[in-house]
Amino acid sequence: MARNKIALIGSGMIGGTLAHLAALKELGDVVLFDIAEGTPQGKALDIAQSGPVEGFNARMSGANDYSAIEGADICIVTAGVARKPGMSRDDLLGINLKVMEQVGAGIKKYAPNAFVICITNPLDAMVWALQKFSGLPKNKVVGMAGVLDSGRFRHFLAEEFNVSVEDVTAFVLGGHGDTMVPLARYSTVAGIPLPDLIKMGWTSKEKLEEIIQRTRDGGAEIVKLLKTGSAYYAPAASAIEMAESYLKDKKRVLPCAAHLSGQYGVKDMYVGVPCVIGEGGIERVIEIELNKTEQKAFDKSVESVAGLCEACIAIAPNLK
Ligand code: A3D
Repeated sequence: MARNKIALIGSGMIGGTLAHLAALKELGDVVLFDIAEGTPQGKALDIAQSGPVEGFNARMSGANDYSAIEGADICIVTAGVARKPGMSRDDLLGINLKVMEQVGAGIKKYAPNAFVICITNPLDAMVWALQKFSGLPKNKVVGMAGVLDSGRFRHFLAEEFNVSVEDVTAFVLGGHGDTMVPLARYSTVAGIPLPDLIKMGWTSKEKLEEIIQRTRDGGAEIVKLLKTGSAYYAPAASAIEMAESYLKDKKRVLPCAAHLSGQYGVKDMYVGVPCVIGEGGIERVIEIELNKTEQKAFDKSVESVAGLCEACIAIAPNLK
């Protein structure tokens, strides 16, 4: 049986980490692509040389020409620019929209059957534009944000409760980062919802609010510390979890920026919702009932994503 082909479009900090993780997990052969000459080739060679030490079998290659991604089963897109201190994700919109146009054309030509995971920011708008530029089916183009946001939330909760991260589940909806909507009543420690844990005296409402805010600002906290770029280990791990669910038809239930065509009352936009990922791509969008407060927060998040999509249309009217 032929190995899967994994194309990584963008070979910067996240791209390199994705390649390393995909190799360690033997998810398939990896092609790194970038416009920067030498970067994808250098990273591919470096990771390949760790193969004999780590004991993995994965062919690694680097390229500056889209033809190298031909026939890819999966494409993970990180091409573009990342935040520096003082920048918001939205400041990246103009530059990264142009990048999505090129990436979309490359995927359309060489990997039209791939499952595409977009990571480039501002995420919810970039994945929306990438789907349109590429023309791929909507269930085959998805954005990574919720797995990362819930990973951050789970990490902070596990620290607060002094329990294993493995036993903490978190449920987040909405756009990436600042407008993320964490649903406390669906977030648990071994099945016990957070509101019950407050009643049990494990934490307070105020402390939980603090943790939620820190999760929303999770990306900015790292940008401030790193000074030269944004987070890459956890974003890469999150996208690999999604990729693995597709490649192995695991049917994981993961929060993803998925195309909505009426679910949650949203039409033709990508917003973070729980999804089933399997061999058919996004096989199902799970629609849950929201209470008034949750609906209000969700609507606000959708509004901010809609604003970003409008800003994209102002730059590229063909997206309409
Ligand atoms: P970085 O290390 O700068 O890598 C980006 C790479 O893209 C560089 O190697 C560039 O040479 C390359 N590139 C630029 N233009 C093009 C192009 N037209 N075609 C192909 N490649 C190109 O950034 P990074 O890896 O740290 O981050 C990548 C993206 O992910 C940024 O937009 C970040 O804001 C975003 N990001 C998203 C999340 C989410 O949770 C959604 C988290 C962290 C970062």
